[in-house]
Amino acid sequence: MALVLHHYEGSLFSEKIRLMLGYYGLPWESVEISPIMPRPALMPLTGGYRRTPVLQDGADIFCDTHAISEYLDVLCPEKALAPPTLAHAARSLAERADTHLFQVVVALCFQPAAVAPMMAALGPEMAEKFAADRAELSGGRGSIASLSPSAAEAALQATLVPLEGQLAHGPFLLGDAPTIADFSVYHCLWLLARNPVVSSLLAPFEAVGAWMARLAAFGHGGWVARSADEALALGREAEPQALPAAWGGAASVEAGGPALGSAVSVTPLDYGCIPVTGTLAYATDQLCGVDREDPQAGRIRVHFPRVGFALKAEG
Ligand SMILES: N[C@@H](CCC(=O)N[C@@H](CS)C(=O)NCC(=O)O)C(=O)O
Repeated sequence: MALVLHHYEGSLFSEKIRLMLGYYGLPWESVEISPIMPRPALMPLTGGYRRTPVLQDGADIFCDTHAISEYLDVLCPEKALAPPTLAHAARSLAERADTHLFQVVVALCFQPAAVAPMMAALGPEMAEKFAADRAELSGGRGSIASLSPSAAEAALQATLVPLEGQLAHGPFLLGDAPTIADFSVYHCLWLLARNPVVSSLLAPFEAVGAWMARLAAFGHGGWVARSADEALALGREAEPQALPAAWGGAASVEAGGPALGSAVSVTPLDYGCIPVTGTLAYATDQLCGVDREDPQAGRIRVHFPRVGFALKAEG
């Protein structure tokens, strides 16, 4: 069964996965989704999870780039991006980049002067829809990034200066091979690099630039386009797969937490906090899976990370 990535071009978290697919050399199919809701052919597959990207393998749907990369590591263990010898270091750095550095670059790229060209390109009607969509995403908190541009710039320097020094001594963040940490720092800086108003912030950092070029050289691999409706049909025609052996073993739910097979919800903790409900198929230290029956998508298993999501008993 082909891997299907639901994504859009300007999404930095999607860029992380596109580049990882290039690195792994896995062929994939591309469903280009709208940058704003509604996404009527995708929601039956995700059960309501609305963030981007989402990776589909038949009736298995992986939400959040952490869950996606854990799955890709299973498919390509020889190129694992969270290899056993570096699993904690790589995941911790990646998590910090995806939360802290992400907020820094969003604060810089969405400050009024930097966002103006993008909004002008969208046109007034679409710009208004985009702003309303992102206000809904952040749950009325105004913006995902609450940092002022000057605080964000200081935080960026605090990352780039030591990164420059470190990259003078080795090709990747944790050694001779890339890990999930490289892709997670990269996709944040990618957003900065493609914004003409703030990209100059990267200019003094030559080793960082050379490292970004090394990662970009992995490319996006071989892909073909798919329609959203075709992807939905792929989900309907497939059944959730047996769990990878690497995820087998004891369930990892906290004491008093929901039992396997019981009704649960899984909800992002930071933004886009829409609960996905179903029955708990499995839970490991890193991931959990929720089984759902959807009138359009059929029997689907939706996978989430444990970190950054609340897994709760329902009913
Ligand atoms: N922690 C999530 C973050 C994903 C995220 O924030 N994606 C952005 C796009 S780059 C998003 O969902 N934006 C709103 C949307 O696409 O609806 C992950 O690793 O996948």
